[in-house]
Amino acid sequence: MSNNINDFIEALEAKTPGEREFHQAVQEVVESIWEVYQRNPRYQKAKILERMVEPERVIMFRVPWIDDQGEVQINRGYRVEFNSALGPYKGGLRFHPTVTLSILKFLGFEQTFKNSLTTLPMGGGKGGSDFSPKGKTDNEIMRFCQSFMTELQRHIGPNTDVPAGDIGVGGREIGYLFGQYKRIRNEFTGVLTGKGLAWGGSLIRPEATGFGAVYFVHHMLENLGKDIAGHTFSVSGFGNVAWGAISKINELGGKVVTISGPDGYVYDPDGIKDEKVEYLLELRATNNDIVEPYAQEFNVEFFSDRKPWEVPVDIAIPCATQNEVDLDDAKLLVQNGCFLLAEASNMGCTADAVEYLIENLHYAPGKAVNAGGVAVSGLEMTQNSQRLNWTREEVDKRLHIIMREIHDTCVKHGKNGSRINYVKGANVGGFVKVADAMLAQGVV
Ligand code: 2IT
Repeated sequence: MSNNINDFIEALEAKTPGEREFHQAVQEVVESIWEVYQRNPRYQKAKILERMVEPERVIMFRVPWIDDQGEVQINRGYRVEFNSALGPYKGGLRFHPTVTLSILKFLGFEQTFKNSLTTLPMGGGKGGSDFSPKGKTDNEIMRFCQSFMTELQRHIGPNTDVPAGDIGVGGREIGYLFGQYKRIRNEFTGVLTGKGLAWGGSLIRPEATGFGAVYFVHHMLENLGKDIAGHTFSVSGFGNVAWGAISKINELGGKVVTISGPDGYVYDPDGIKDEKVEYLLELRATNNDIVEPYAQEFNVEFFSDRKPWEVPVDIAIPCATQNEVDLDDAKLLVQNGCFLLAEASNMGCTADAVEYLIENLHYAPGKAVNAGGVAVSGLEMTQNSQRLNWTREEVDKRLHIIMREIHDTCVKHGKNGSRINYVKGANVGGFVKVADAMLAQGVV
């Protein structure tokens, strides 16, 4: 047993060389929970932390498929089954060229604590492929999904491992994946979430991550005696999460002035609202992964190869991908008057940015802020088990309650005088439940 954090991290790095994102995610959690760990000899004796950083199982596989030109293509598929102490492995699939084992291990590790925070019975997992949906035709995407599921189906099931979407995997991909699972296993079952409404999906699931993030921000603001209404927001990304967040911010009287893509960002000083919000869905469906057409469509400014964090706003909500806010971005946001940053993306800020943000504004991490997505996935699993569909109001009400409970958990474990350390609150709150379940279940 290592007796300091550095020894622990060094040992982890030696065992998992080059997995930078994974090390970053582990280090943040370990720093937050170290005090609790030191105070609890039972955790130490059972080597809870050493076990937690080792995924229960990692599956890597070849995904061969044939493109529209008849050429054979080969991608790599993964499923990281990280921790099943609280329930079946649960977490999304990411299809993006940047996907590596390190990325999926960081996401699976984070997912374990996020899922614990939701209060629902879900373990943590993540998967995906280095496949790029960019510029692919619908038929190519279908053939890829079918090949991917032909292998993945052996490892998953409604009581074992329940994948969902993430970057590059939306309703269309979940449909193709579900169809292939059903065909091979001859089973119509809740093995995936994010399904279509007519075949086992839940209302609010597409909006859930964005809605949940805004509910969380609402509670952060409430704690400061403030409200969403009247504030200006910058959002990054233009996918599902950004769309949900922007819709809810508009509904609650806030104004969103930016969205972004890999090509740059759009600044819309009048606010992204009404038909402009629905246009985001159209843009996404083109498979081009660029945001610039929005600027042409609505005659606003586009800033090529730049990030939206240079625009002065009250509140920033990163909704794109990991490490999208670095220390310079963080400083610029604060300098320009931003007083709150809530990550709707997973690990949206670099480690040094997080350190700075905790000191200089009100910051909350992805595993708390974006947990609404997987929470509604959990509610989709409940509805599938009941063979019932709940109303929009029912799902939304439960989502809001869950986000409030996550906020309460962060306050309980992260309160430090008049300030709340949301990183510590989320990590300790998520950790304790998983650790206690692991203790109860013995050395497995
Ligand atoms: O990062 C996430 O929490 C997700 N991509 C959603 C996972 C899920 O199982 O709904």
